[in-house]
Amino acid sequence: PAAFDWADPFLLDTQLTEEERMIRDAAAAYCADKLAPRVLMANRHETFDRDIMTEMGALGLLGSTIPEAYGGVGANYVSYGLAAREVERVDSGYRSAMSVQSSLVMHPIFAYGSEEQRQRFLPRLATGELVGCFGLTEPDHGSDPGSMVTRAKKVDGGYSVSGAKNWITNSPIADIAVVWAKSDAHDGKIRGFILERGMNGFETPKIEGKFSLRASITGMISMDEVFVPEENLLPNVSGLAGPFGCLNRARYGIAWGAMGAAEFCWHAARQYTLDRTQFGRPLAQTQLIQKKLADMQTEITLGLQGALRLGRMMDDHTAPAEGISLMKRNNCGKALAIARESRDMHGGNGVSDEYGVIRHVMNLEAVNTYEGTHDVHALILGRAQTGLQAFF
Ligand code: TGC
Ligand code: FAD
Repeated sequence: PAAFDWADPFLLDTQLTEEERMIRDAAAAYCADKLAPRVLMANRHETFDRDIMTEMGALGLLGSTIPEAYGGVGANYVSYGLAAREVERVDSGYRSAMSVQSSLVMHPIFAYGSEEQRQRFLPRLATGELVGCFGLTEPDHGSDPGSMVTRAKKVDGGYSVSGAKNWITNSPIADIAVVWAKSDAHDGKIRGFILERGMNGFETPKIEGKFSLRASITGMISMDEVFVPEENLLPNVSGLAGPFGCLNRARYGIAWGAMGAAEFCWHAARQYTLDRTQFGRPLAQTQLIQKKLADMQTEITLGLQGALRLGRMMDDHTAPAEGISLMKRNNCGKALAIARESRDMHGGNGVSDEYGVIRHVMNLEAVNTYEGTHDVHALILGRAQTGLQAFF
């Protein structure tokens, strides 16, 4: 029989191309050298190092799927997912910073923007010289963004945008914000606007006291009659399909990323229980612990295999939104359960941030909630198989 690789039972590695492996390995090396050493203090003190954006930019990790002509590296979606897995193996907050810039800021400018907008913003977003954020969620409208109240009123030469967005990754440090608002000049349809730092009435206060994704900065966006010139309206999309086209890509990346966090927790649990002796033998030599390790290994192996299949479908343009919901939901839910189990297997040490696992537990709580909650994705899948709408 063939040899068994406990850490890669289905030989994921052999299913990748040479180029995909190179991108993954470059991301892994960066994460080990530059991100891992920072994360303990960043999480403890709730700080995000702005330099991470320029470092990721230098490596081609920002907007990697965007063509080279606009500063990207023209990578495929499998490579994007592999990089997300490596970054989130260290911390979901760092993967958040990368996802938002790539899928939620660069993608809409590339896919829905004018040529002038692409040239003006994409190359500088790709290097990390500019940081962007994405404003969809509002204080009173999260899972149901279609009910948003942020409005754009037509005025001479552009629009006057008013409203508030809440829980916005990177907003306090963002140079630009892609904001979704209902526009009276477009029959009340949702349109995308690029707001720039320095515009009057545009504020981005930081949200303090987060107990999840503490190494990522999160804030609000408050807009009080912000004048946005006509040239900052995204011309080529209208309706919820605009923000959802971005979310599809970010959710896909999260399906890979969450497995990276889960792998960290699994490997940590395996090593800890091999090293720790109770009742005269390693914890890893007990039936309960081995069952837990086997469950983790199984879920991660299946989750990665599913993410890879979805990535191949993204790359050949056959991935349906419901398939993305399926993998985002499954991999976040499984990763959270694995992180909690690993925390338990570390005993009292498991609550110390020195071991990293409690940080992943806290992070994955938010990852399971943002980009569509676990239950909202169940409703999307329920609707797709019954034809019955159960949201309201
Ligand atoms: P529904 O009737 O389903 O659809 C309205 C219109 O939108 C289109 N659409 C999609 N298009 C592309 N991809 C998708 N995934 C799409 N889903 C819907 C749909 O075709 C339709 O188009 P049209 O032209 O016919 O009008 O709309 P609904 O209001 O019933 O939606 C319900 C629901 C639950 C599916 C949806 O609203 C939802 O997914 N809610 C979750 C909200 C969410 O994910 N928010 C994320 C905010 S961003 C964020 O969390 C960033 S965290 C990032 C980080 O730090 O990493
Ligand atoms: P709610 O929609 O109020 O949901 C509360 C609970 O009710 C959940 O359990 C949900 O599953 C459940 N629920 C909702 N509707 C139904 C239903 N019909 N049937 C049954 N149960 C239901 N948003 C952005 O736009 N940009 C960002 O960059 C961004 N970054 C974020 C970063 C962090 C750290 C966090 C925590 C959130 C971020 N978000 C961002 C917001 C995120 O997308 C929302 O929190 C998420 O979509 C859920 O919305 P909500 O918080 O309003 O919860």
